[in-house]
Amino acid sequence: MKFVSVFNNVVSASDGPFPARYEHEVIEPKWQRYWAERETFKAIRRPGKGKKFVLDMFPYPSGSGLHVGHPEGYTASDVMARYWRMCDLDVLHPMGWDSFGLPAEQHAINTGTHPGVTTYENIANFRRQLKSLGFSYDWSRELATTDWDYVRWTQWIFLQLYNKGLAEQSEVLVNWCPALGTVLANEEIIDGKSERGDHPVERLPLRQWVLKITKYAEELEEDLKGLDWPEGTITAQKLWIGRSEGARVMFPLASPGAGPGSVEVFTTRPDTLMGVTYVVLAPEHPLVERVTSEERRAAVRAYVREAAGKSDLDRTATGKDKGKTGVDTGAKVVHPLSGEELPIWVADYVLWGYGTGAVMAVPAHDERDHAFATIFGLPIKQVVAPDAGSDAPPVEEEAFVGEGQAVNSGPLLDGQPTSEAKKVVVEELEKRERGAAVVNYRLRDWVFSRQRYWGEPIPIYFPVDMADHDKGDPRKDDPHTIRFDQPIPVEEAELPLKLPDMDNFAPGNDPQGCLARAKDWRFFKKSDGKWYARETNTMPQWAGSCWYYLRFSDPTNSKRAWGEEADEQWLPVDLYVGGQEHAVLHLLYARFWHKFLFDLGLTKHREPFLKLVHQGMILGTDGEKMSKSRGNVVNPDDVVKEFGGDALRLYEMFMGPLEAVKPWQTAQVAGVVRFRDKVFQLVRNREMTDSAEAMDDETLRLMHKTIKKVTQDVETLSFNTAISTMMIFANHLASRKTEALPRAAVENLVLMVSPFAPHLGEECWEMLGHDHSLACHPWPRYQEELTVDDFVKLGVQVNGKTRGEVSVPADAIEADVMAAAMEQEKVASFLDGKRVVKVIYVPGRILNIVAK
Ligand code: ANZ
Repeated sequence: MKFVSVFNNVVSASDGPFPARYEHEVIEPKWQRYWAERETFKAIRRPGKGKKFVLDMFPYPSGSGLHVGHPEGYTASDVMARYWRMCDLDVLHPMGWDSFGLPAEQHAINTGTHPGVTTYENIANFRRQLKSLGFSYDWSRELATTDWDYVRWTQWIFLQLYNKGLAEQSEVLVNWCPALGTVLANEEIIDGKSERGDHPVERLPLRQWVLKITKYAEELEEDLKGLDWPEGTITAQKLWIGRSEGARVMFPLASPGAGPGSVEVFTTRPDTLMGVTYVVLAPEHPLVERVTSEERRAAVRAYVREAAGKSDLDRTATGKDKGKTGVDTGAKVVHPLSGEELPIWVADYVLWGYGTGAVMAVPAHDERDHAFATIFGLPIKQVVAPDAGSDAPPVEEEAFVGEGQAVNSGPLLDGQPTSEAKKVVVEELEKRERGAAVVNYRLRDWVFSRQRYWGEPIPIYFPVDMADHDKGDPRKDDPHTIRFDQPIPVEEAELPLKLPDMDNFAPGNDPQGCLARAKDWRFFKKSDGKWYARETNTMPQWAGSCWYYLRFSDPTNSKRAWGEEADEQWLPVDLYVGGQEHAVLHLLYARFWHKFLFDLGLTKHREPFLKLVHQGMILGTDGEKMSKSRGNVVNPDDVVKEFGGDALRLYEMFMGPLEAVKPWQTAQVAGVVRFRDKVFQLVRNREMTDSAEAMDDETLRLMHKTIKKVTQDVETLSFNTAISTMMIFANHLASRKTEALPRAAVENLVLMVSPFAPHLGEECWEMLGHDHSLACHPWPRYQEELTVDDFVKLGVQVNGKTRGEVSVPADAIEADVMAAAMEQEKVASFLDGKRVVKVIYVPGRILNIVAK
């Protein structure tokens, strides 16, 4: 294939069969076919080469298709993938679908279409849209979390967690949403309503599968240190994990009826121990029932019942109007150091899921305790004095929560600063076996079951107790009991455990979930002639995204989830790009699974995602969040149709810094279209020459400066400034009046543009006479000396004081700079009558003349 005319060393593409203008509808599909046919982006490891694993947070394939926020992150990662290929690195850049989840199921309920059908239709649409944008994915690695071949391994990982005791059943007070028919995680609830659909949520005890993420709390916190992640996301994870150092303190029961035992509390302020005036149990605390005195029983029970309906958020809300509630149990504990008897209260500002579910109340130094003590007339005893000069109000009026010196706390403590007092108290408690230093985490175990259809079935079953297994049939509702206390893991060979086909996916009002209705699926007989019942809970949507990046390294392995070699070749992920909304949950859950898989020896890397970048949200033209109801949604399909995929890519990278929130401005799309067309026309209509004379000094320097700036900007993901730098260079070339353009300058521009606008890049490259894709062509190099301005301004000092400024060639030698300096009258006047004893010349920066 040679379309270029050759005349001397001047060639032009204008005679070839190339369109006269950048016809995106012709050019873009042409290159998309080219890449697909040649598998240009197939990830292959070559010996001795470095690698980059560039990952996008894979999308949920919703019915409404891509929105313009998707291509923003995807283009950013694609620019990096393409750039790194041109730097001779092996690149893994995959794409797949996070395809289980509520919306497909909700759609199925509304339309009667099986969620599997809609899911794969949506995937086809997403794939078409992504391909129209020319992303350099290795499509041979595409996967969907709903593929049975993938589910098989998600279930396999669950079984490993189960085998190691990290997946277990537990009666959990869950957030049950009757309208959605499912249990929701705390983080899926906003102001007591479901985040999705805004339905009311109740608290119910329910048998649930729980993953023991708390076993990894320490590592999850500790290993954040080594990650190149946005500061805000690290902080969000830290807050979520919520490490706090403190002590456990035992308060032995004093009440005669309560029997032996003690109330154990967690406190971050052991130094305030002598200021405790009562203790509080969470309403769910098992001791409540046992310690409550007969006279108080009715009141306490009523209170506990009422508290059960409240969300944690309501219970912990602070503020003057949020009065604290509680009841006295009539029981007492003994103070571990003073021996004093203190009342035990029940109050819902103490949460069952945190610490030990009980607190030692110090009203003088804790705001919640202060509010409570004030309402119920409990004593307030000051044990910390603020440092001198403080204007803190008296503790009767307001809790003093700061640090200071211990007071009213006995000879051991009085006068000690807070940090010291903490240590002394803990030592004393340890000596008396009444407590110990502990680290507590806010992180809770992960409730890992959903009572929905469209999720991975949990691969567990249970024996069924029946009078007669031959005659009885649990599918016909013959009397039977499912032994949930005897879970049995599904044999590995039987994975994947598939979902049954059902006509009705509606959750119904059975908290066991809709799979409980699929009786032929749920109950089965084994060769022992006995009936068994499958688990009817499914996994939450987060499951599939916990390990998809691992599968991408080895997507067709039928023997293992992924192989050792693949792990070594590709992991960890070098760059992970995705929305900030996943700052906590997805990233924490995936890190948890990863650490577990690391402990099993299945990956050699402690952390999955080394560098993380969040793209900023794209707002509508009105500066508001895009939403159907506002009518400000920009559909990428429309943009591609009108302007082309490269225009969309260029525009989204040009809008502003990648991480910034920024509004869509259609007028600006025209700006990048002009740039694209200018580059195209340069190559299409101008002649190219290799002759050295054609490369004038200005062009040469601007070219090297452009390469340097674009390279640095790409390396730091500063794409908007990379594009504007290329625009300047393109304008410069276009404005040159000479006959032919220096080929090297134009080729370098095309190479640099190509990661941003790959169709344009390939088309220009072909027009320039190359018969190979530029995808792996070496990235342009610059010569540092050509990137510095030929003239630089230098300050001239005489004896350390600035006396003038000279403009000299950047590489000027000392004698020339001295001569230029002496030409300055002011400098000369300061040297008048003196002898120059020393000259200090720092090229490009300063000339200092020492004279006597
Ligand atoms: C006594 C005390 C005195 C406290 C004082 C604070 C200040 P962080 O830092 O968030 O870990 N607490 C412990 N368990 C609780 C629960 N289940 N529900 C509600 N509050 C609970 O908070 C730890 C502090 O929160 C603990 O330290 C305890 O109050 C309270 F001047 O103990 B503190």
